[in-house]
Amino acid sequence: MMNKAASAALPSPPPRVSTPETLAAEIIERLTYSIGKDAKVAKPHDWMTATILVVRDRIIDRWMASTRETYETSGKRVYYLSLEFLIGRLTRDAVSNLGLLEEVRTALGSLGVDFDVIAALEPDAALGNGGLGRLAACFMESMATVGVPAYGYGIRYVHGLFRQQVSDGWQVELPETWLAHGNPWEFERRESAYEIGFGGIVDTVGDASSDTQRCIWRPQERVIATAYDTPVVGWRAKRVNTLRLWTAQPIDPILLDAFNAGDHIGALKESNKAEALARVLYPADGTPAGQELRLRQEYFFSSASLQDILRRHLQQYGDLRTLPDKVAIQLNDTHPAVSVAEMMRLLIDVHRMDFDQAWDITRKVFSYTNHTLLPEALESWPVPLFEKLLPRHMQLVYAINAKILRFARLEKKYDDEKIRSVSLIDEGGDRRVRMGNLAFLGSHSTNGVSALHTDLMKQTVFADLHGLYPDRINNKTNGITPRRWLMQCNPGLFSLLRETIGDAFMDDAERLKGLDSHTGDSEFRARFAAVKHANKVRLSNLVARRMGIKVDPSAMFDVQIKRIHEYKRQLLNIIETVALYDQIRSHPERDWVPRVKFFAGKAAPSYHNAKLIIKLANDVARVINNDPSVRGLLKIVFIPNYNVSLAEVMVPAADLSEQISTAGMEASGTGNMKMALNGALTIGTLDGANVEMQDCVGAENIVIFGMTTAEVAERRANGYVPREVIEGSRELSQALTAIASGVFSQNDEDRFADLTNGIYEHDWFMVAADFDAYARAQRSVDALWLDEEAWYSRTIRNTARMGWFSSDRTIRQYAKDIWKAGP
Ligand code: B1H
Repeated sequence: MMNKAASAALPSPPPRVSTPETLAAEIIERLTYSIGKDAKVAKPHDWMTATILVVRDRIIDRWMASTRETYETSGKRVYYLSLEFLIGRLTRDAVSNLGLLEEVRTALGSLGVDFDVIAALEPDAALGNGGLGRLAACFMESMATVGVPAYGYGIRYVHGLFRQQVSDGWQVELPETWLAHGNPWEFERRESAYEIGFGGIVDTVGDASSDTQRCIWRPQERVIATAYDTPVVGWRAKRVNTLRLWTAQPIDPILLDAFNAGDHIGALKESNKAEALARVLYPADGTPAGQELRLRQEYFFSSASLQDILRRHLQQYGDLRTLPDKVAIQLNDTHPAVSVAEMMRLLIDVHRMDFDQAWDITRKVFSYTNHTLLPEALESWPVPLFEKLLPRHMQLVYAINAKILRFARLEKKYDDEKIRSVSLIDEGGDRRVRMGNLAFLGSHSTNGVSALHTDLMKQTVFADLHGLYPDRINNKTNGITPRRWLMQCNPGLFSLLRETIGDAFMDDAERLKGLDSHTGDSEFRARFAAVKHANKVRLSNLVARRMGIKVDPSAMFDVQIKRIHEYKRQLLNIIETVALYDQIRSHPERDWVPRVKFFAGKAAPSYHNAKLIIKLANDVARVINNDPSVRGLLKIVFIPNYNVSLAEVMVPAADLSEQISTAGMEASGTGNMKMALNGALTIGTLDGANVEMQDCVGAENIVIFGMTTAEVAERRANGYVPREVIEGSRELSQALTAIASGVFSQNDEDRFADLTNGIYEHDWFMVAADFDAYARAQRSVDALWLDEEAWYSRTIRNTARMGWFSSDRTIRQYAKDIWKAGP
């Protein structure tokens, strides 16, 4: 270590100049001296790496300044704990937020390299499943943008979300290897390493009669967590925050005794076991994996993150009692909820605090976001497994539970039934630790992700907990970053907007409202339409290139892109498509609107019905796309391997955005916001954030159909008989009969029986009950499409009114109401 005087005298590197000329010179320098390639033989990939290294230098200056500033101003730090960060590509985002897009493009151009070509070589960082992980990525960017000093903590999975191949219409999962060619965006931090324990026993030491008695956990297994840091650049690079991802290493890379005794496999056992922790992201969106390795992952990254947070706080402030003033920790769903028990363990066992003080600090520091109310998605762990893996945490869970249940019984006069529902232990059936209750009780704030979802939290799953702490549940409606989801993915619309309403919306998305006054301007409408058309040409080219399917960019592009889930009702869309196919053939004389129905999304590998829905979409596509009698009026395209980069092409090309989940089931949705922002009309139910989107755009600018949440509940309660509904709808029964009788699966009539029988027998997601309303809504969409003025004045108004759904607004609300941090 250097002494203070010497380090104060250390020179800083000269500031970087970022003209195209200096950038080009530096790219050549990096290509030569960092990558060791002669420009004459450099491959596109080498150019990409060299460019990233040059861009990175510009970021590092800002990064260090941001870190320094938080130290110097004693600013409160926000820690976002998430098992998922669905980032996508980083380079365009970083360059664009630095304001260097044109300079870098010109620099590379002068070297004969096309920026767009090399940017497309970067693999997606797909460390997430869907909306929850993408939200974490948008939040990271917005926290840097609005000036919140923040760290994201997660796992550096070697394999992110699987690659989806579609083979004969079926989903096939292939491993994803985003790190295969190295990752120039990350910095390994070997010095930030922590020991993480599993299993073993708990010893009590000291004298029970005095207050010196304490517990010591003696884990049976230990691994080391080491950090990799990635800078997260805010808009205009005002601030650069850190995404810190943990990887696992064995304490002994090889057991030499075993090796020398000839047991070469046994010698690597520990090493393999440690590395398994960070090997792969669990691909089950919406349903917890429930396996031991998943609980290990959750504890591993929680413990490493908390140890890191406490170390940083102690180093700066020397006293853990000030933790709540300087630290806010947000739990992204229950996946990091074991952190509550781990914080208690660290404060009590390691830092020698008493239980009540530790509990007070813990609750002040943590807050929790709930993302789903689906009963099957609520995480809980069998008590024996939890106890085996985390014996000390099990004790602490019981101690917390005792405290809470006493409070509920004595002060809130809760009866047995309510006591059972707020307990940390689910006593029905095999005993389980309820992670939702632990996260709720260990936090001072529990939030939902849309107004409707938050109301339902209070009324249903969290009702009795809400009764205990009526001020705790609050709403923070989700948002999306307008940098990635407008400026970068839709440069055509971006420049049209700048020309039309000026630059103010670039710093305040609500200023998009300035477009309102242009909806009646026919010249603007034509330019808006031309941008949409160009984006549709781009998507058509992608489909032609990847799939060999030709689609007409002047047809309506009707888009449903999201994870495949029964509650999201891709099936409703497909069945309506089949009905439309029948109609087009029966009434060739009518003025049918040409449509291309796009689907994309992955199914959890073990989710049978979701995989069957993918097969159905592909089987229906094959029949309809090859039937000359539809005269090209209807095409269906299922684009494989939906990911962030594909979304960046599909979102700007959507005319119609399908947001058709059964009311009450989609917590928020964020794809709904992305497509509306890019000038799509939404057809949707009153679910999740669709409700607030309707408030913002106005009822005449969104097509809402179907049952409300209350109607769904009532229908279910009063004995819903889908068969009656089906028999009452000619279109629906014909479409279902066609699917069930093998029209789309000639050699295998029963292929879709699980789907069709499900609708006839219980139809839990109310596909039949909403079918007629949906079909009617689709025909009203057709009518709008035929009137160009009606169409574009509506879609323009969607772009104009979506500013409120910027994740900058969401983050400001979190910062003000929950974290008490930031500017
Ligand atoms: C959402 C999840 C989720 N809700 C478990 N819940 C997972 C649950 O791997 N797991 O165990 C993974 C993901 N994801 C989504 O969150 C909601 O369905 C969306 O409606 C919402 O927009 C999104 C972000 O809040």
